[in-house]
Formats: sequence, C-alpha cells, structure tokens
Amino acid sequence: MAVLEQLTSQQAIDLENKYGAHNYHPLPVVLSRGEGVYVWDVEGKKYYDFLSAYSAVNQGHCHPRIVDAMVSQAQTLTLTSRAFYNDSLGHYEKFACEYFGFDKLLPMNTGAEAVETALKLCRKWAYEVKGIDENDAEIIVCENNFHGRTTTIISFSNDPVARKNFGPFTNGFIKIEYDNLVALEDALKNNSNVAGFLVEPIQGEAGVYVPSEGYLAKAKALCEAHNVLFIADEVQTGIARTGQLLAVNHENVKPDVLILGKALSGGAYPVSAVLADDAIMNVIQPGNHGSTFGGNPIAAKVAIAALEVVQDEKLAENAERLGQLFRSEINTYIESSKLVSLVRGKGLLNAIVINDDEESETAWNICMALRDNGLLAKPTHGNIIRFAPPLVMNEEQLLDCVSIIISTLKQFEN
Ligand code: IF1
Repeated sequence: MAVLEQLTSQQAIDLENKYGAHNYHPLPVVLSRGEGVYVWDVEGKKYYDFLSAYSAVNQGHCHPRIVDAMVSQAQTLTLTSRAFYNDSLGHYEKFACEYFGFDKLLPMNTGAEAVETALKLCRKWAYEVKGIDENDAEIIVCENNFHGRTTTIISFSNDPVARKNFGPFTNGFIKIEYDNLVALEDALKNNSNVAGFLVEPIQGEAGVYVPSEGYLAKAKALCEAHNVLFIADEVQTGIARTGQLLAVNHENVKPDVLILGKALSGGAYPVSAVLADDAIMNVIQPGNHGSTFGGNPIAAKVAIAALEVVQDEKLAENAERLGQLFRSEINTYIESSKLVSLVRGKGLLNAIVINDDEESETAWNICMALRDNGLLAKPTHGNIIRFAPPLVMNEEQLLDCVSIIISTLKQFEN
C-alpha cells in the first residue's frame, strides 16, 4: 500500500492497532484536517473539536500566523543544538520573560520534560541556596495530580494504571490532599527539608477539579513563610485556557517556578518551558541540564507567534466570557436533568459530571453520540466529560455546540 494512499477510517484504525503500541484508547474517529475550531475526518465529516489536543490547540487548528512562523523558520534554520547559539532563541527568551514577568526561561520540548526540569531546579536551589543537606530535599505534591509520564513523575502519581509495574520509583516526595491548606501547613511545619510545592492550579486529569477560592494565594503565602518554592504546573491551565493568561492570575499569585507546555506551541510543534527569577534559575550551570531540541529556532519562532496570537486575539477575555456562557447554559439544562449532576470549570476548561459510577460506560457512550452529532470530546474517568474547545471560538459557534451537547445528553435521559 502506498504511504500517501487515502485511507478509510477503519483502515487507519487497523494500521494503528497492528503497528502502534497500544498505549492509548482513542475515540474511533480518524482526523485528517483542522482549521480553527473545526476538524474533519478522512470521510470529510466536520466536527467541533472540544478537546483541543488537551488544551495544546488554544489558538485553533493551523492558525495561519503560527503556521507561517513555523514554515518560514523551517526553510531557514531548523536545529543547531545548544552547542552553538542561534539567532532566534534569545529573542524568544526575552519575549517570553517579559510576557510572563520572569527573569529567565529554560526551554524544553514537552510538558513532562518541563516538570522534570522544575523538579531538578527546585532540588538544586534547595541544596545551594536554602541550605538543605544533599539528598534530603523533599517536594510536596497533591493527590490525584497529573504532571506527565516519566519515571520520576509517576513516582508521585497515585493513578494505579500509570504506575503499576513501572517501579522502582524516585524518592523525595510528600503527597497531600489537594485543596487542603491545613494539610499543606502540616507538611511544611517542622520540616526544614521541604524544598518546593508542586501544584496544578486546576487539576485536569482528576476531572477539572477547581480548588476553593483563595487556595492558591494562601498556599503561596504558606510556601513563602517556610522558604519553599511554589511551583505552578500550568501546562494545561496556562496560556489563556481558564480566562486569564495563567490560572494563578485569578488569585494574583506569581509562582516562584512556572511550568508551561501545550499551547505555548499553538499546537503546532512541541515547545515547553520553565520560568523563574535569577535567584532561582542561576543555580543551573553548563552541563547540569539540557535537551537536543530544546530552544531550537523553529520552537522559538512558533512560541513567539503562539503567544502573540493569544494577546492580539484577546483569547483570555474570550475564554472568560464564553466560559461563563457555557456554564450558565449547561446549568440551566442541569436543573431539569437526572443524567448530569454538575458542570464545573474556569474559562473554557470545563467538565460535566454524569450521575453514574466511575466504572460505567455512560460518559464514553455520550462521547460516541457527540461524535455522531459532530462534536469531539473525551471522558476523563468513567463519569466525567471534559469540554475544552479552542479559544478562538465565537459566541454563535459556542451556542451551536451547547445545543449539540444538550440534545445529545437528552438522548441519554430516562
Ligand atoms: C496524555 C490528562 C490533560 C498536564 C500537566 C504536565 C503534563 C500534562 C498539568 C505533561 C499532560 C496530558 C497528556 C495527555 C493527557 C493529558 C491530560 F488528562 F492526563 F490530564 F491534558 F488533561 N502537566 N497532560 O496536564 O505534558 O509531557 O504530555 O507534554 O495523553 O497523556 P506532556
């Protein structure tokens, strides 16, 4: 079979099943094109994308400015490695540091790599600045976290599917309940070995779990009082998704260490980053850390374009406004629904909870019906469906989507 031959959906699925490792369980839809809030399958059926590649495509599919930046850099210089300087990286670092308000940026490629970077940075700061004895540093994390898939990161996950048979694991993590300031204070108290607190401003994988108002600001204050780094994993919540540039902005928190990924790339090309001020980032010296592709010229140009689009198209404001509208429309439906118990979220990162147990297939079946009705979403756990469209959506499109979602849910009411 020629590689470029047009496949049917079933043929494409069969190929992945036969030749690809089975590390995912995708919804059976085979996409071949995207533009803005829409994607098309190989048979030409059009869908609203309500996952946005887990919030990597905030700027919409194939945004022309981002694609242009990528293509023109790809025709000029793609990769130098960090053995040499390139004329794009410094420009991007300055742009991003000013954009987010930090002294320095360390470029990586994926979210998990950026989380790993932040953990290493935090430990090194603990030994060299805070004065913790070598190998004694501990980092506080939250139950039901999702920070990626590396061996160290799954060491502090409590998802059995992500962890089972991947041990032995990395030490040095203390797990506390999310959204629990007493637990945080207890973990910080009488333990001078705590170096950092790693937290998602909204827990995505856990089911779009929004913490109580004031949690982030108070957690930051507790960290400050104990000379502990507040490390925000904004890989999913960052870059306008929740209605602010960063989710921590809702509580006017400036993290000591900021982790970005996903939409920093505009969904076009893997780009991630860790940002911090000099007092922290300067502990990293040549040879301590790096990556062949991190900070490559294409990534630098793509990330600048991706961030410019967020600002110029006011995507945070749009996410805030459409998010309010989405939750209010869904809440009106929920008043008379036996099937859906609640909608929660911030900006355009939302989820509905189905009145059923976690093992049920209802959420999956609803997502299959949504697919048939022209809207793509994915369950997180058996009874939660995440709704996260591209932030370039307009009000008319959002209301069209709300009516697809509600009429589909009605098929499952009984
Ligand atoms: C998958 C979830 C979303 C993340 C946070 C780091 C990473 C992620 C807060 C790692 C990645 C992903 C990856 C994706 C599923 C997904 C996800 F459901 F698992 F929680 F988005 F909601 N920090 N999140 O959310 O970034 O290394 O993947 O670039 O397929 O595993 P990565």
